[in-house]
Amino acid sequence: MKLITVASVLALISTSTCKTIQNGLYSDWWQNAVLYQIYPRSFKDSNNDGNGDLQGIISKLDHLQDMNIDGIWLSPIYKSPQVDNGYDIADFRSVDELYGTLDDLKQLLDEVHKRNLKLILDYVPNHTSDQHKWFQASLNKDPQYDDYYIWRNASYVNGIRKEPNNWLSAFGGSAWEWNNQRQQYYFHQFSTGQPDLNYRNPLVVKEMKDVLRYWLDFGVDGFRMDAVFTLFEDVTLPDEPLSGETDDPNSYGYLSHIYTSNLNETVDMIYQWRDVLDEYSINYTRIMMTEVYSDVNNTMRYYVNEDYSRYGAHFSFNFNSFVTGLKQGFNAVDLYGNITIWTDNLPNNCTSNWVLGNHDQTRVSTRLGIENIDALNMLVSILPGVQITYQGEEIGQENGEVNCTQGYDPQAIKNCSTYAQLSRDFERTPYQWDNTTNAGFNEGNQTWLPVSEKYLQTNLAIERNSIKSHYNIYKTLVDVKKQFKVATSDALYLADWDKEINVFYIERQTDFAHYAVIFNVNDEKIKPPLVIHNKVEVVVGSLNSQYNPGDVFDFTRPLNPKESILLKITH
Ligand SMILES: *[C@@H]1O[C@H](CO)[C@@H](O)[C@H](O)[C@H]1NC(C)=O
Ligand SMILES: *[C@@H]1O[C@H](CO)[C@@H](O)[C@H](O)[C@H]1NC(C)=O
Ligand SMILES: *[C@@H]1O[C@H](CO)[C@@H](O)[C@H](O)[C@H]1NC(C)=O
Ligand SMILES: *[C@@H]1O[C@H](CO)[C@@H](O)[C@H](O)[C@H]1NC(C)=O
Ligand SMILES: *[C@@H]1O[C@H](CO)[C@@H](O)[C@H](O)[C@H]1NC(C)=O
Ligand SMILES: *[C@@H]1O[C@H](CO)[C@@H](O)[C@H](O)[C@H]1NC(C)=O
Ligand SMILES: *[C@@H]1O[C@H](CO)[C@@H](O)[C@H](O)[C@H]1NC(C)=O
Ligand SMILES: *[C@@H]1O[C@H](CO)[C@@H](O)[C@H](O)[C@H]1NC(C)=O
Ligand SMILES: *[C@@H]1O[C@H](CO)[C@@H](O)[C@H](O)[C@H]1NC(C)=O
Ligand SMILES: *[C@@H]1O[C@H](CO)[C@@H](O)[C@H](O)[C@H]1NC(C)=O
Ligand SMILES: CC(=O)N[C@H]1CO[C@H](CO)[C@@H](O)[C@@H]1O
Ligand SMILES: [Ca+2]
Ligand SMILES: [Ca+2]
Repeated sequence: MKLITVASVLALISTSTCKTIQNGLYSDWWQNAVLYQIYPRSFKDSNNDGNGDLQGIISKLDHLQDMNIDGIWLSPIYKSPQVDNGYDIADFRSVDELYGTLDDLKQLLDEVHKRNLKLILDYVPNHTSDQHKWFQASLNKDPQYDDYYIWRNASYVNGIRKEPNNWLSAFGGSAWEWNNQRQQYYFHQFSTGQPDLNYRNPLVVKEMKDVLRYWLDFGVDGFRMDAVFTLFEDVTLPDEPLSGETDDPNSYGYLSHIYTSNLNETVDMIYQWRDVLDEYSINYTRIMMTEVYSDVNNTMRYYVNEDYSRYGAHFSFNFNSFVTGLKQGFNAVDLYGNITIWTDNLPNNCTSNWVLGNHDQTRVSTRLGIENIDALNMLVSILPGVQITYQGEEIGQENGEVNCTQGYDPQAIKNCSTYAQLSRDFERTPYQWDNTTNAGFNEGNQTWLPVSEKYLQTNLAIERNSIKSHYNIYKTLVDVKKQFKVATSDALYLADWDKEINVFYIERQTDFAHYAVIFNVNDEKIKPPLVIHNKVEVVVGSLNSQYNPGDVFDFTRPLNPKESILLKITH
């Protein structure tokens, strides 16, 4: 058996906000933060109508504070016909009655701030609902709103009406929808009920900045920008080339989206929004996080431009490592590659971030294996930068069971024969609080999506009360992460061992904190492939770990299959 000591220094993570260097590293509130994503409809239902709501969230704030997180991000709560679960907004400035009122939101904001937490709202800029008054006015060719959306005449081939070009919607089929009233097509990147705004119209640009200012004046601490890579499209409407990925001409993946995603104008709009946020960041920083699914280099463009003259997102979500990168059955080399592809390409001095899942992705416990959930939580927690947790990841919640008649996801329910492959409802089932009726989500008879059958085994109440649980491991991790906050230097070491060893080792050292994670990715026992001569103490181990907190780590004892351990190194 080879004995290998820890390999290369991966990165000396100098600083910081990309923009300014303040007193040491991670001096700004968000740079070492744990942010928790709440999917409001599935979090907690206060009035038993089957839908989670704002009062439900307020009733659980003590629990959120108990996790020692820094802030919450709410998926959309705006007025909406709920065609796409609130991502189709009918009024950017009001709260949907499903969730409560503007007063409830104000109360939530005050309660959140009282607890020293931050509140981040979703912002869905690419499109409105077709029921938004702007779209209604545009339909009627009201001169102010005539050009708010992307209207185009039909092209006629042998007298037959045809779409202006071959562009496809992310939800399948043509991205163009014929409208009889205007006798024109409108463009929609998502469902037909979500017409795209026309960002080439300066009135739209101003309107959407005003929406940001409205919520900043309201007091929110930042925004998560939904699907921003779709903001602009090429104005000359060229057909997109085939991608070669699928033979299904109705599938979004059929085309390569070079004229409808990540345009330079789109990135520039993010920089303009950053300017708005900076205007409001006098007393403390209001943050922007952008949702872009793309290759790592495109994703990084949203942070900062090439010559550092324009700044955008405080961070652009890292889906590349653990969401779209790592796959079921991964090994330690895959982990190394998927982490370093991000750190190697992160623009100088920018703050990293680590995401395991969200409301659009198969839950990480299901996607990468429940046996790995503690290890994955350990990794996203020890890695430098922001950690984002989707509700339920802290208890190891797995995908729920939903069928096509019970489902709501618009892209999936339109064809039941592909529902199981396409649906995002599985990761949206209600949060599992305890083992009472409806998992404690409410006390009523109904829930909008069914509660997962797994709630009797997997729920917060049981996990809080057991010494070893995903939840208590998660809590320990958040507490440890806080110790990385004040530092003047920060070094990360990753072992680049070969595939046969298949153990992942990561170590992070700042002035005041020195921790490591060791993770046996093998299905067999294996002796730790390194020896550290300092004192190494177990902070916490995965559920299947042979160690208890406070044990001295024994480098001669084989690790269990899939065992992961957070270690504290003292000198
Ligand atoms: C669209 O069609 C209308 C009515 O047929 C016509 O007046 C208008 O000029 C056309 N617009 C463009 C851009 O071709
Ligand atoms: C987009 O911006 C990049 C970097 O500034 C530049 O190299 C490229 O030519 C631009 N692309 C287009 C189509 O203008
Ligand atoms: C900063 O704080 C001061 C004092 O509380 C307040 O008057 C001002 O409106 C705040 N500025 C911003 C941009 O939030
Ligand atoms: C990203 O860009 C850098 C610099 O242009 C290049 O070296 C690297 O290969 C690119 N990475 C990916 C994954 O495209
Ligand atoms: C990420 O992990 C997957 C397997 O889980 C692997 O196929 C892929 O090559 C890895 N990516 C990188 C950049 O190492
Ligand atoms: C990054 O920070 C260092 C100081 O830590 C500074 O010298 C350098 O200019 C910064 N780089 C950029 C691109 O801002
Ligand atoms: C979905 O499940 C419900 C409740 O069990 C049942 O009534 C319904 O028939 C099922 N639908 C399908 C398509 O299986
Ligand atoms: C539903 O999906 C199946 C399988 O891809 C396909 O054969 C069928 O044509 C689709 N039905 C509709 C109405 O699109
Ligand atoms: C549950 O359903 C029963 C029977 O339909 C009804 O009597 C009861 O009021 C309902 N309870 C709640 C909390 O909605
Ligand atoms: C429900 O959970 C409580 C602890 O929260 C436990 O005492 C009780 O045995 C559980 N009941 C069932 C049926 O699992
Ligand atoms: C990945 C993805 O598409 N996320 C969101 C993007 O925006 C659409 C439409 O607003 C939502 O349906 C998705 O949840
Ligand atoms: Ca409710
Ligand atoms: Ca668009």
